[in-house]
Amino acid sequence: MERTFIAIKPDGVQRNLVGEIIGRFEAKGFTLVGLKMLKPSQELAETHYGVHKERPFFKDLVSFITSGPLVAMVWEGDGVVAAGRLMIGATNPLTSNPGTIRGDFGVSIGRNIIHGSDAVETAQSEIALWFNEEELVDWTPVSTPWLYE
Ligand code: IDP
Ligand code: MG
Repeated sequence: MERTFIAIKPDGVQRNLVGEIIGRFEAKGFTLVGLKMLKPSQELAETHYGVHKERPFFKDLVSFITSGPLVAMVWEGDGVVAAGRLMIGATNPLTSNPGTIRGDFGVSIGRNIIHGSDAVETAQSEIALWFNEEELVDWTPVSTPWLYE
């Protein structure tokens, strides 16, 4: 089954959106297989956002993401990487569609609440970066036959 890495950023945690966001992924039919709260190190944040290291916002982004606790998760399901991105919405919350997490709850690109892997290969490397193998749980929800034909 496909897996994706989702992180509720420090603004999402401070704004009490953890339950709302987990609820949306659960209600959709995806399976939570990893979950922890942490304040990421400078090194972890810089590696995670390494692709953006030449961008002007990189320093602020890393300092924001290390500023407070975030909730790191791994969600599993058919097509979860692309569907997760659709549920999250466009990077700038002002142009994210209503009904998406960023579209419903945000107003600023530097405080856009949530991260989600952008491709299956990115998801694999982000999961390996944030989680040890022992922290991920293989399990089958009883709802599976009611979600998949
Ligand atoms: P994504 O999170 O939708 O994949 P990316 O373009 O990969 O968006 O950018 C990573 C993160 O960097 C964004 O979620 C946002 O927090 C931040 N970011 C991107 N572009 C800007 C910008 O122009 N100003 C400030 N922060 C930005
Ligand atoms: Mg991205």
